[in-house]
Amino acid sequence: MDNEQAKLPRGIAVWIGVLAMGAAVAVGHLVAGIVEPNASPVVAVGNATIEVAPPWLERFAVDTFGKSDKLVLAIGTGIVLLAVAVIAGLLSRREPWPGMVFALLLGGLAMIAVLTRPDLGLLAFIAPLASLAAGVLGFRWLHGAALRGTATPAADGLSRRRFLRTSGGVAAAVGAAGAGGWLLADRVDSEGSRAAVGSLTPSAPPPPTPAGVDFAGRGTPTFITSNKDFYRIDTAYSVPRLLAEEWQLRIHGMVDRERTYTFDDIRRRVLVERPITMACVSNEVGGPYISTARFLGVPIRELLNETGVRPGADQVLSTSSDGFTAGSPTEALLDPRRDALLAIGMNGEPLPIEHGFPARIVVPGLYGYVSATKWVVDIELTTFAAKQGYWIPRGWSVRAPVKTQSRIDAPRDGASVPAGEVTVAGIAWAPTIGIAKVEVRLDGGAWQPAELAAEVNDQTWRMWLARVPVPRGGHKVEVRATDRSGYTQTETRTEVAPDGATGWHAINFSAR
Ligand SMILES: Nc1nc2c(c(=O)[nH]1)N[C@H]1C(S)=C(S)[C@@H](COP(=O)(O)O)O[C@H]1N2
Ligand SMILES: [Mo]
Repeated sequence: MDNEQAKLPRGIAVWIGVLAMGAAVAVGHLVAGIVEPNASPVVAVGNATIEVAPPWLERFAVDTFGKSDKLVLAIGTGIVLLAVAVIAGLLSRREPWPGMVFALLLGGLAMIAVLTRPDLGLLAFIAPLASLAAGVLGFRWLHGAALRGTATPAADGLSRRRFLRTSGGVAAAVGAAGAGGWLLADRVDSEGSRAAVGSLTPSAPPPPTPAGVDFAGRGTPTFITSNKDFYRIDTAYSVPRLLAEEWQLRIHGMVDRERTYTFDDIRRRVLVERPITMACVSNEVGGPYISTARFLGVPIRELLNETGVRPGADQVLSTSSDGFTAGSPTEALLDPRRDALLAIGMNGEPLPIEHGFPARIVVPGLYGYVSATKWVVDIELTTFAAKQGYWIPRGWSVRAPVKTQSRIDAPRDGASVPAGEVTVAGIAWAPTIGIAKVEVRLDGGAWQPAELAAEVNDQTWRMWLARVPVPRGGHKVEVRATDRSGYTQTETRTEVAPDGATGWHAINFSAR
């Protein structure tokens, strides 16, 4: 039979596989740009990949690539898609159906990824559907054209050139569609919405900050971390771009009265401003994932007083627009001695996009993964027995109060300093408890108390400084903090999982 002999050259088979894949990705991206940018199949599949990735892989990615982990994921996704396209093409040298089946499966995957996102409406479904259609139909059409142009006895130089010209046109269209999608995605003008929020001010002057709260000139960080220097951790593949004017927060579950708040509802309320130290459970001893900002917002207990909390609702599960969840103890949010905030401002500005614009939760004394939901859209009163936050099934503790810790910031590990009196300085924190004492010791000698900077409140870090006489040579200096409950940091080093690292921070330096 004629068809039996018709077989695409390898290069052409690969080319149409790649083209069809490109068409599927680009068309989905373009349609998403029009109906709902967050529904882009590539973005949704990227997000879903993070969610289904085994915990060790996710940790490896964060540890190895740090802030570039999402870029690495994007490149990885690209490589996988390219490989699939090449295989699909090569398997379809005679018949188009293997490639079409691949397109169908990938399109289906994208649909599942989009449909399982909590923030996307049914309309969002159109984007992966368009991807699927472009992939399947695109592949069939290209395959037919390629067979006619390159693999039949009738194929001549002219039909070959015609096929290459046609497919070149398809490639250009794919590029244009993809670029159009990127441009349209920018249409969600989150920055514009943030600018339109204008200035946010507390309803009453915040408690004054005492003088001498840091030793910034002598090696500690500044007491308040600037928004640009504030650490950032999230699972978001692409940062959710929300609009304050469309944002809503629903509080429901084990409440007496369900309530939904708009951004205006929140900003018109009594707003308080509080300095709060946030810490990530993944912070290694001596690590950088801790920062302090002046957060502005509404104490969550005031919102919960309005909805009422039914007896037994021991967990508050908050959900972000991109499906991240955190479960906090209800009692921590109701605690009158700590200001768990629904925050809309940070250091005198509306929340930066990457820190949760237009609203997030901040709870002093709890690690971020059990409390600090950014882009928060839903708060459910529930029980720890009924539901689990995002990181819990991935091997992290249900309860995660921030552990008492300290860090040496000066001298830097490996530094060389003049011998004599050396200034050792750093930070210590025990949020909601307060720091009572910080001590340092040189080369395993006697512990020597450090001078503490002024205390702002017990929800924030405390800076310290010690002047240590140091002879010439190589040295090691260690630090340990004691909190107001009387607990002194244990020397025992533990991993960050499941509930935060322990152990004394030590650095090595030399005096000359
Ligand atoms: N939506 C969302 N919120 C989130 C996360 C996330 O992945 N997604 N990560 C949490 C974690 S683990 C931490 S430590 C803090 C970090 O907040 P930051 O990026 O503003 O410092 O946000 C929390 N809130
Ligand atoms: Mo975290």
